[in-house]
Amino acid sequence: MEKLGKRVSYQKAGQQVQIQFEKGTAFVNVLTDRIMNVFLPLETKDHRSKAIEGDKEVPTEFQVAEAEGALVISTSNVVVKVYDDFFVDFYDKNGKLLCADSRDGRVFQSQISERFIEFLKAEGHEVPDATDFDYPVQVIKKIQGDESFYGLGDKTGFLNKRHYEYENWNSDIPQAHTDSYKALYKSIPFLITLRNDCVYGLFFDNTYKSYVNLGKENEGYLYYGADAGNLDYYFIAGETMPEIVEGYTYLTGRTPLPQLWTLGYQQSRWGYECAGDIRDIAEHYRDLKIPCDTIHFDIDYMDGYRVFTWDDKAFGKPGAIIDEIGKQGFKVVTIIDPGVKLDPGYSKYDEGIENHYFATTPEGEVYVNAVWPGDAVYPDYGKPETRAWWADNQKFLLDLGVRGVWNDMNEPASFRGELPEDVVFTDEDRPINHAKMHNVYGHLMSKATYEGLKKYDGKRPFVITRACYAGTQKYSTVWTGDNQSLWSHLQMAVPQLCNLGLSGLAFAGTDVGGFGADCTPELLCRWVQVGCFSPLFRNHSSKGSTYQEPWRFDKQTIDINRKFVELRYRLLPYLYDLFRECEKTGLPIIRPLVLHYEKDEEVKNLNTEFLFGEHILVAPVLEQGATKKMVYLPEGTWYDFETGKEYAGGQYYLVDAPLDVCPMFVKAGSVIPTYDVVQYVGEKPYDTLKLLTYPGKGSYVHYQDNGEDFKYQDGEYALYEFHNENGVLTAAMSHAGYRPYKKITSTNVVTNETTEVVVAK
Ligand code: NBV
Repeated sequence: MEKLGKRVSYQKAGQQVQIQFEKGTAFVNVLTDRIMNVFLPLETKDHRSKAIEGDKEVPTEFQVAEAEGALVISTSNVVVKVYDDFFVDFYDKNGKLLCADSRDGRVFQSQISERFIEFLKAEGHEVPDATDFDYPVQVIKKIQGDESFYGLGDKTGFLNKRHYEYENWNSDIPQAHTDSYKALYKSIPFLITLRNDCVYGLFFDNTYKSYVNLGKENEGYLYYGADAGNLDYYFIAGETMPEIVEGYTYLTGRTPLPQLWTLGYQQSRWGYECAGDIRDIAEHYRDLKIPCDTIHFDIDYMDGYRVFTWDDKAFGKPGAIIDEIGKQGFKVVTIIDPGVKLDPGYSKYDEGIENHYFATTPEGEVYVNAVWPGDAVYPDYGKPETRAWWADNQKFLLDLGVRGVWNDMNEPASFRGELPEDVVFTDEDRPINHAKMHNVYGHLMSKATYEGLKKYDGKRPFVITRACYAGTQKYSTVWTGDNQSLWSHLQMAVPQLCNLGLSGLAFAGTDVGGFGADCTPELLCRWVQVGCFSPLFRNHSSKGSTYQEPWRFDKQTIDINRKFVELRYRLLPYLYDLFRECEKTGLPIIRPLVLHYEKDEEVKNLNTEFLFGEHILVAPVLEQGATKKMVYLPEGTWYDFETGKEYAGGQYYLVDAPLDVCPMFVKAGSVIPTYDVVQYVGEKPYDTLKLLTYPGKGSYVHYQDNGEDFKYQDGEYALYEFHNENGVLTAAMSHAGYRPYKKITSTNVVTNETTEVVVAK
């Protein structure tokens, strides 16, 4: 990136500070007293963000002054100092340096002696080259020494990303995901930096392929680089890690409250090939009394993999099987891929050709690659007209009785090599190439799907997507793609879901049991113990792998699966409350311990436990054969969820965890709302709320609404405020917009006494 030279002058225009340098103009935009945007328009004059929608500027008082060779821009919470060459440093309000640009550039350190380079290249290794070392867009920040890094979406590896490097380029990786993969399906260039006495966030908003190196190249700095586009990043200040997540989700949006049934248990397999297969799954769940809300239909329900069609030979009269299992309480989610079969006479292909909805070559021909239906063309979701058409197509699915849509293969995947960089898409009103569109393709497909479902269903849309970009949480749930039935993938699920949550994607899950490879009964039992707390709780597997619905194994596996699926249904009101909190603050459902205990050194690298909301700590067994678990409990007093046994925090414990036990601990003073187990959401009205009350002092707000539509936004909801004084509960209703429970009980988990709770009006 060319240096801008000496600072020459500046102007204030509203909350924008325009800074002229010898070789160009750069900008610092004050969005709030805690969020600053740093902008260098290398490609376009404006931001054209796909992640941030609407005007995020809040009227904020700030000062601009010259001091000690810098232009100093300060709000009540953050101070930005801009120097020559557009070096930018951030301080807190007390003058503590939080984050500074490195002045020394990157240092090329070849690890390979000259004479081996040709051999390594010949064998297909990537060999870094000193000549094209710097990226066209690049920012280098000093590492002060005490940093831990979190976020970055679905990247493999551990919770703390320090000393690792990653790329942002949405990638469909069918091989077993390992720590050496630099990118998977999602691109979320958001990083939380935690230091010993401060924390801040950096969000790099650029959709081109980008690179994040967190002290791997050099212990002294981190860098962010991109192949093209603007330098456009946000500095997010805050006192605590939750405030950084709040700030980031204020910018990019929050997961909207979902329908309650979407939080139930879900069953899927790429392998249900006819209506009979689906019927069989439904019957098994009801016969075995394992609660289940949803069955997913993978690609085989379509006619020749043509999107928005139905294979009536294998699946019968369109929608009939959906209706049939609907009577048993099952909701259906269908998969949809972006690739439209090249097939003149097929209405979706014809409509797209006629209206220019598909991406083209630079010469203007419709671009063709191949996916499941064979030769296929790619909808250009960057065009508002294409999105509107795609949204309208959701009606076909809704009319069949479908309740949710699962968007797959939207990196976009392609069987005949990656789409060339110069394939032409649209950015609203102007052409852009695939290099710029790639990382937002899944995001825009999800947005179109969300809008279609909202328009034609009126319920809270349930969209699941594999590929996404920062901000996709506004439109879609995500899953972590094609994991495998490997213990290492169960282990990876914990940091992956934690980092997705910190990156805004609170509604996330892994394929329980693993997608590829062959599941074992033990692995499934341990995976369901993580799945039970995953916002998206779906058992899914691939054709060709061992069947992994619970009854494919022994009775013990069935019983353990039932136990944890039932626990999920018991905890539904707690989970729903977490979603309500998430919609308001952006705080995730699954949280690494470091989010709430950021001063505790023991949790900065804790990959094997997580919090389910602030009150429940889960320490799942993640190793084959293990029946004990080493658990770290942070400060405070904790109670074993199953036995009620009290533990003092700030220590490690070796606890028993036979196959049917997932160690779980509840924080002192907690009030945990539960429901009676049902076989599916809607089986019976939720008339009774049962509170579990733990010793200690605490307050809890419980939220209740119809769990389906948008009426809550007009006040149709109830809010209960519970106050716990050492097991004695008082309750008040602070918003009475929904029919009250017929009964609320409180069970003191230590004395086991249950009393009825009277709610003060
Ligand atoms: O549609 C089939 C699968 C699907 O089951 C899986 O969840 C996706 O991640 N899909 C990928 C395409 C092919 C996988 C080999």
